[in-house]
Amino acid sequence: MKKNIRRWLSNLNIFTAFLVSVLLISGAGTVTYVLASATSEFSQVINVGTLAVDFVDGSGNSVANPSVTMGALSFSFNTQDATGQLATASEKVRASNPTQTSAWNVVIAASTATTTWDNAGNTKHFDFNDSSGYTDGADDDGYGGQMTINPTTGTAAGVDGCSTTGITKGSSSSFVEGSTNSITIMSGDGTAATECRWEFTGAASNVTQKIPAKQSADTYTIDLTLTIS
Ligand SMILES: [Ca+2]
Ligand SMILES: [Ca+2]
Repeated sequence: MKKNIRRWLSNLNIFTAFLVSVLLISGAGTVTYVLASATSEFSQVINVGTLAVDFVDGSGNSVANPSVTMGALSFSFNTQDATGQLATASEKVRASNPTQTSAWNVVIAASTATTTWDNAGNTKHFDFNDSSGYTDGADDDGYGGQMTINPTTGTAAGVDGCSTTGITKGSSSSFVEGSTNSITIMSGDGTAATECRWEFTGAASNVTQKIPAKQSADTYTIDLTLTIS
């Protein structure tokens, strides 16, 4: 009886040794498989973008030559008010924030505070930022005239479902040379979404320009530019 048990144990040891050998070989095989590393890790960096503002059409495409056409007036011996619309349905102001910082501000301004409305020959002018309104005041250009922009009557909407939380329209403001050289159109505060875009569409007559009395008949232009920061 004892002899049978001893033989069984002996056989078991051989079997156990065989099993251990198989496990070691297969284990070694597994390690070899991992070290061969046939798997490649792909990586992709997405950098943050920069703030941008543009005039876009109803499809969101950039407008090549944006313009604001003020309603035509007739020569008058008295002062007059001209009106126009900044940001129509086909020329909306689009603010893009592809950064991870919430706050931004879109303003509109002339290239220099000392510029004026000029005719094509640059021989006739009127002012866009005179604190005296229709008449020339303390600035040095010698011309009267003042422009007011009122964004409050317009609408600010998110693009592609971006929330309007934290998005505000600028308040009505008049250009004053040296002190109000730019006017806020739309802003995002610290609660605004990041990596989002918004569009401002103005309402009729949101631009008013005081025209001096006896302003000579001609076509006058002035360039105002949007910036975001
Ligand atoms: Ca001026
Ligand atoms: Ca002036």
